Amino acid sequence: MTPESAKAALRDQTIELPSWAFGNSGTRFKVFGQPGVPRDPYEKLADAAQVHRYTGIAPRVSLHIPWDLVDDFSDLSRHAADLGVTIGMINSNVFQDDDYMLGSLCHPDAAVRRKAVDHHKQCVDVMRATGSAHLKVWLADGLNYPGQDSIRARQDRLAESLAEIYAALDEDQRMVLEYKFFEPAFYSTDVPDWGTSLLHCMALGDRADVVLDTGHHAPGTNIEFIVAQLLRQGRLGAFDFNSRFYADDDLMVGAADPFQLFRIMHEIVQAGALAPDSGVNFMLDQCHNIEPKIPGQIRSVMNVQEATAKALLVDADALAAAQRAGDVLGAHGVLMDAYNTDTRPLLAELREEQGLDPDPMSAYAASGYAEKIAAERIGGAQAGWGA
Ligand code: PSV
Ligand code: MN
Ligand code: MN
Repeated sequence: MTPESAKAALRDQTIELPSWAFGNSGTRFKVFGQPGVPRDPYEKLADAAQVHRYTGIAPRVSLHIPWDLVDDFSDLSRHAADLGVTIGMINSNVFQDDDYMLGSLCHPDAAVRRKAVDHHKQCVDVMRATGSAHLKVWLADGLNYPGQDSIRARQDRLAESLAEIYAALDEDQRMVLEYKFFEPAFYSTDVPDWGTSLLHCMALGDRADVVLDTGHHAPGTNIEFIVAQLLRQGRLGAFDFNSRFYADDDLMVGAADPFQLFRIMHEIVQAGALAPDSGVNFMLDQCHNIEPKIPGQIRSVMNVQEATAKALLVDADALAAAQRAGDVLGAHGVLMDAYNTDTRPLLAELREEQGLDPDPMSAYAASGYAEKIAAERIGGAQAGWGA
């Protein structure tokens, strides 16, 4: 693709931000408080709007319920609109209540499953109040010990619970189901992989898709293969982008393995799935434990944008010709040429054309916003997620 066509595609790209990235977070060893962190969901949205202001491509914010519980969600979404952003996916949370020690939608006790299903129905009400089109489900359900519960019965309970939640959605609402191979369960997880998620989505119907969190795979997993396969099936609903070195590290996307991010975006571009109407939602799911949070989000958005630009610059005709000819090194070379292109000047140019500062990181730093919130906000809230 030419740089001009790449810029046209980049102009349409959007990335969704997680509200929880703006709160204090850490590991199970320590949560370090940072000055100026938001005290409530209103302030989280204000910080997210800063990321959009300097990058121009982050117009939506995912909420996590109950971390982002407010009295009046219509008021919260008006607040978002005033800030120039909208509410994105609504994430349910059935992993922090004592009742969920042995699971939620898969729990052996029907009363706990009822509570978990009802929580999802409340999330659907939040979607109605905020205009959000997607319910995002991740479950901590699983087993620590062989024999602890029936693996198969848990799948049956899961299917039944999900079907009730799916039935509660309006016609114009969708569900996405995220998988994760381990943690907090260490022996067997109830939605451990894309295949399990896909099977449940297919059983539910056309409005259920898979969420791929880049941190939720065993080391060495070929994630771009999963991307290609889900796109073939029309079932890739969303990404949770982040980086991992070891487990579910939730570090900034593109920090650990920018080449992997490029390979993922190459599959996306090849399948035409970058377009805003492709049905794929590109989201971040990250925590900024030791780095400042708003710049951490800006950096992450830029990392996705740079990888996307490189993927768009792949010479698709030359690649196809080399592949047809069985020219292994030629085809690989076409891909590497694009990956090794410095796309930062192209993106700086694009931002200038859009009336943005070519350097979002320094523009934010110069804005004085960080100093302002540090002075104004005392007693910032924890993100909700400590690990
Ligand atoms: C679980 O590890 C997960 O990736 C899910 O998306 C949760 O909702 C999120 O992390 C919380 O940070
Ligand atoms: Mn996630
Ligand atoms: Mn995760």
